[in-house]
Amino acid sequence: MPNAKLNRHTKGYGCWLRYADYISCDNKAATEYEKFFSAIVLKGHGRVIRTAANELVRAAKEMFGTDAPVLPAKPDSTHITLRLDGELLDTLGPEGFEIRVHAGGNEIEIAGADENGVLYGVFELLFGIGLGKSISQAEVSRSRSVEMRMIEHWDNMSGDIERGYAGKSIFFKDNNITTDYDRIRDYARLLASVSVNGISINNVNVHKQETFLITEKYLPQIAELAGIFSDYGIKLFLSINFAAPVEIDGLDTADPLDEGVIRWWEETAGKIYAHIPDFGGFLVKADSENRPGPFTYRRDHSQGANMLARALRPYGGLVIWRCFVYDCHLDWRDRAVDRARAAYDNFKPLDGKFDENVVLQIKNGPMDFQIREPVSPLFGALPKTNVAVEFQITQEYTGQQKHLCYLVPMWKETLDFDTFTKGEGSTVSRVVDGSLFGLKHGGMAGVSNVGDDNNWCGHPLAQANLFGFGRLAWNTALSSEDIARQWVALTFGHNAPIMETLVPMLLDSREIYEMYTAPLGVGWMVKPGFHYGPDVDGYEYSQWGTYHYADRSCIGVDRTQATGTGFTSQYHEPVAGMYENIETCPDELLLFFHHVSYEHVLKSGKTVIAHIYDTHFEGAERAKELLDKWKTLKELVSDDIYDEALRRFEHQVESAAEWRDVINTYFYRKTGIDDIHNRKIYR
Ligand code: GCV
Repeated sequence: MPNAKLNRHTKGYGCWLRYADYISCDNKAATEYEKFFSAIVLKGHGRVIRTAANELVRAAKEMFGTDAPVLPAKPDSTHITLRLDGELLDTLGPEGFEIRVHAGGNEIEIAGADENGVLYGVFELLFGIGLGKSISQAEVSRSRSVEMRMIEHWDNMSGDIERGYAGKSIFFKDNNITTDYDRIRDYARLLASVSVNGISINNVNVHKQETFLITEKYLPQIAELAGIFSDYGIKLFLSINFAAPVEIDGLDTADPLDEGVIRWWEETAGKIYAHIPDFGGFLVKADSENRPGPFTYRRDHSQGANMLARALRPYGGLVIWRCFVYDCHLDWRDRAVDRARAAYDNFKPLDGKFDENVVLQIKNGPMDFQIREPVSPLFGALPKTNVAVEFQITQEYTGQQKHLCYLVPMWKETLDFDTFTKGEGSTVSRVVDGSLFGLKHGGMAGVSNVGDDNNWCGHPLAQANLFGFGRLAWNTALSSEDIARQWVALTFGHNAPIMETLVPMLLDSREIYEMYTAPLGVGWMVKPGFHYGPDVDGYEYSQWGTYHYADRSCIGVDRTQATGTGFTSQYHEPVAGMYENIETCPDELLLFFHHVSYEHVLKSGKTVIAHIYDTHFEGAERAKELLDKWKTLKELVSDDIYDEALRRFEHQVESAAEWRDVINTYFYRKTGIDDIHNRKIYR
């Protein structure tokens, strides 16, 4: 059921992998590589290394018009060799690779510690060409930062995507599984190019039909998809329904300690692996937002997760268990309740109780993917448990791919955050790569921003987030700017005006979005349900636990130990003290941690109310500047990309003005405080 509108030849569809465009007139270095692309020597067997060879064949054709043969032995002519080199496992670890230039420059050799390593080496070489690196800079030696680099889809079998902003699912339509394998292959290639090695294809909210994805009814088709991903070194995972034994086979319980339930999951695992020998495992949302889970049976989450883990263990599968567990039926009248505390309160006591093949997946912040949140205190609080960080690539609360919001700087902030658990330098990246506590598994997961739109991500510039997620997961030390520069060069070619315009646009975009939306870390002032557009009190008196407590004189949530919910105590010192003390709490998170007067003076020297007015006026202006800057690129980028982004920037300007006016008017009416600059605030 291919998408009728689909046009694979557009620039937007090709993303950052349009090799023909790597060879633009300004990329002089590219010609140095041409002679090597006359033959590919393949030393090693396997589906992924074969994919790697095919990728070079494709690149040779697209860049130089050459038909490069794949040979088992070295020819006399110049060539590229792909080689499995098990010894690299010791030096570079799994998936590591080296690129070497040999023999008087007659051979480029890509040696991988394993097949994935070879494939990533191929993409690294090609990216190097696209980035204009000369052959003298081609030699590199690379290791992964984190083991698990997962993309997670919230796709339903109906074809709808929960929080999807780029069309419908590429996996499902009308309660069927896709047979458009070409598109899936193109997607797998895109993901592998940025070193993604795991994918879960269905929503963590597993509804009725999707519960059956782990049965014979669907497994043969799921296996087709898994096979495509396997060619690219990507393991397929499925989200499962904790109550599946009841819903599929009518068992009278899903209690994780019940013998019948245990057996049911063991048999199910056996069936899955019979179809998909390299199946990755289960992703689980349990006891969260009305999903079933072990709490129903008075069991804890380690008992639930371990039961599944033991069923998968004989086959090497993992259970990725989400920590997004909170009570979504809170009473706004009770000022002592605090949703931010939930993940830590639920999981900290279970540290050390999870099996070795369980990974706890923790959202970056304690709430839910707001534009500004502190880092979740659960990182660093689980020294005996495998942990992965969950980011949201899809822009649920960050402009829904209608607004430009380059998210890599936010992710970087999380990864670089120092938990101080084992003294200075106990960063989140060291928690999720397993090195801080010497743990076996760990990783980075991103909720996908991809749908069946022709350009995959809706907003053409949202591709930078997908690209950035993969690049950062592979190497958490990369800077946001480096990643932005790479993406721009690979997507738009070697063009200085594009680089000089787009990179600052990307880097500023998060701050701009933050300016015109919810201020100082308070979050949530969005329309309930959709999570788009301003609605200051939308969630204020609801059960979801997402409050700002604005009255006529004060705003913000008191999460201190001294007088508030005590959330600050979930951090280690000195972080706990920094947030607890209003003097040291950073401005951008002030309202997340403190309930303050509108006249409170920030470190910037402005009062809270002046900050609100200023940032909203300035943010809306800067949204206009984004549009103006984009317009300067009209002659430089392809029409499909230009027109689609233009429409979105025009909308962003309108939406930012709406945010500005709603927020400013709301706070003017609440406080009666005039804008000292006398700008237009509607009364
Ligand atoms: C998949 C938020 C989103 C939900 C999402 C949930 C989750 O609440 O609004 O759509 O559900 O997070 O991460 O499980």
